[in-house]
Amino acid sequence: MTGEARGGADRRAVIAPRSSAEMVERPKRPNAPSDGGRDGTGTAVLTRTRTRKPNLYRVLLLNDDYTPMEFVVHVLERFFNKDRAEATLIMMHVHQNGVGECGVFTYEVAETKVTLVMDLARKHMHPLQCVMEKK
Ligand code: TYC
Repeated sequence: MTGEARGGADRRAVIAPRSSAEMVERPKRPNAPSDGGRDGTGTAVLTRTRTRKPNLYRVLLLNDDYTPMEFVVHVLERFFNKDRAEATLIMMHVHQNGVGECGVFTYEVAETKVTLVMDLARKHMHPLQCVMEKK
């Protein structure tokens, strides 16, 4: 039996990288604790160096047959910082398609906007519905 047959060459083949990608070391996180998150005093050290993407939510207006168009335009100007032209386009989109997006926000901002819109609609006794949905 030859040396190669016993596994000499095979052992080397196992150790050798299969592709150039395997030769590239995974980049180390800058500031990653080299001691696994401990500072040697028994205290855990929290180091997050990459920021997390926040969950985002669409705020939507739903069409109905009774809320005045002018009121919807006003809502879009007041709570979603749209100018009159864009507010009118969004309102007409909702009127024609049944639903439309007012903006995309983090959870608490979206929730606040929905509440403000619903409270104003109720105060004026309009059936306008405003909802949020996770992106
Ligand atoms: N459909 C309403 C009307 O004809 C207008 C309207 C538009 C209502 C958008 C709600 O989200 C809405 N008066």
